[in-house]
Amino acid sequence: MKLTLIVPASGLWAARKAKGKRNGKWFRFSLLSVLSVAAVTPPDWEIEIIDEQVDDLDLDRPRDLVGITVMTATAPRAYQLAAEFRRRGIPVVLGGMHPTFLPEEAGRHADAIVMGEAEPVWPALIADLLAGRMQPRYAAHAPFDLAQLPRLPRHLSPRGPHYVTLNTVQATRGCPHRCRFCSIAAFHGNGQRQRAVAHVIDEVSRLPGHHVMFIDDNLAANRAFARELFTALVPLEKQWISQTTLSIADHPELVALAAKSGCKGLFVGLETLSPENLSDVSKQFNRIDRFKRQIDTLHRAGIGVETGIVLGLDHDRPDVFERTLRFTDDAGIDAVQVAVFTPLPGTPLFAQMERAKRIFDHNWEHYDYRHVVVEPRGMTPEELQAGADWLISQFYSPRRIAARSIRALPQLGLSGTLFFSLPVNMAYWNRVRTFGIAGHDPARARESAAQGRPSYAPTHV
Ligand code: B12
Ligand code: SF4
Repeated sequence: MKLTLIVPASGLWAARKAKGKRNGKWFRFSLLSVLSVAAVTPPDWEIEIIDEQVDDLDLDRPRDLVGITVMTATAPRAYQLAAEFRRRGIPVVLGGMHPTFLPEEAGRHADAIVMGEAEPVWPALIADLLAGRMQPRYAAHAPFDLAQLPRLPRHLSPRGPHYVTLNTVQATRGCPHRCRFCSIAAFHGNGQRQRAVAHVIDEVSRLPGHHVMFIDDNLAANRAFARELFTALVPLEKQWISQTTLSIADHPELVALAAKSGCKGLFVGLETLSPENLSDVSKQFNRIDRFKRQIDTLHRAGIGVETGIVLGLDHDRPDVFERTLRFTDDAGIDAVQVAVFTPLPGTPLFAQMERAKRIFDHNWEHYDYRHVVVEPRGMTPEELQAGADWLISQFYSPRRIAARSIRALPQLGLSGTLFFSLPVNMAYWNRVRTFGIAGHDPARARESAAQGRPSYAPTHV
């Protein structure tokens, strides 16, 4: 029996491949969603993994089942692929965040959907398929016991050069917080589950090379677990990057231990510089007055900092772009992921925006943090788009990248600069250049318009 598992690509992730080039490898790093499904597939099945960003897909190859992992942004592409396979008589199963949150919509495009984690239900689905009685919907009744996670069949993803690293590991699932825009909180429900540290270490120690990426959403949420994990990582002498919240910096001994265990960079969600916005999204544990100090603490330990910033929340006005740029400069942030406010189905914020009838674009492909899909409160949609583009192009201007790299070298050392800060910056710069991202500062444009000057004059800060 033959199973094909697909990671579909859309938007910027697909655009370069269409031109015969590939998106920067720094934007590609995990096949764990589909590898986890492969891990619980009966061993006599032949499995092929297709990452649409990298691989060509032969629709006509004989296969008995197709499984597609679906995020909201890739849902339209996933549905297109599903239609092609079903037209060829091949059953299709959709799983992941989007089918979990919108099962009725996803169910219309598939023979079956899996809601939630694959591990508890996939073996039963396969048994039902073989017996000719596959059900339209499978959903686990309880979170999977992570102690039972099988070893991942990593040999199915031998595509090293196209990924920042294939050494991706998940030590925890979920997050104890409840930020109102977050899919993780909505998907995993209450709290965070941690794997046994010994299992994680066993997995990490089998990985080739020095680099590891923990794709966890909040690796240091449970400080006792983080302490145990970091301590056990020290003898492996790996270099690793991950995501957590800035609260880690309030525990200098944990930061020191992270650095000692090889941590070279952390992605943290600052989200906004407005306390009102933070309160709107229930992320008040982020303390804006402490941001700079917390970032300094990480830098002093030699840990690089990439931050997530959301633009277009209700208390943002046209001056938010320039203020944010100044803050990122002053705080010495190594990289920024700029996100246009996007309410994702399944989250409390999506329900709120739907109720308020503020969502004007339901094309899920646009739910990639690059498109304005909601009527903003403090500016026009065009200003939000232009300002977000402008911030990205300014932050990743060659001048700023050069200045940041010079600063990063003594701060993060050669390994931190080469493994984290420089490649991320170059990847974003490449994206800005390839897609001609430019925009303009809406506050300046308004000023110019008020003075009767052309409003789209390019502005540099
Ligand atoms: C690695 C990653 C990527 C990779 C590839 C994703 C992949 N699926 O392999 C890349 C870098 C390409 C990527 C891109 C994007 N990503 Co991304 N990504 C992640 C990340 C950090 C880890 C994914 C992972 O490996 N998880 C570990 C596995 C084990 O968990 P899982 O994916 O949930 O899979 C389990 C179940 O969902 C289910 N399942 C999943 N797929 C399938 C398929 C089948 C057939 C079955 C049966 C079951 C099943 O079973 C699995 C095992 O239990 C997640 C965050 C997260 N924690 O998941 C975000 C996340 C999935 N990404 C997200 C987003 C928004 C994006 C982008 C739109 C924007 C961005 N981040 O810049 C782009 C879109 C790309 C595009 N347009 O093509 C959101 C999705 C939100 C949503 N509701 O859709 C997430 C949740 C991040 C977040 N915190 O909001 N991403
Ligand atoms: S802290 Fe991060 S992962 Fe946790 S709920 Fe908030 S945004 Fe989601």
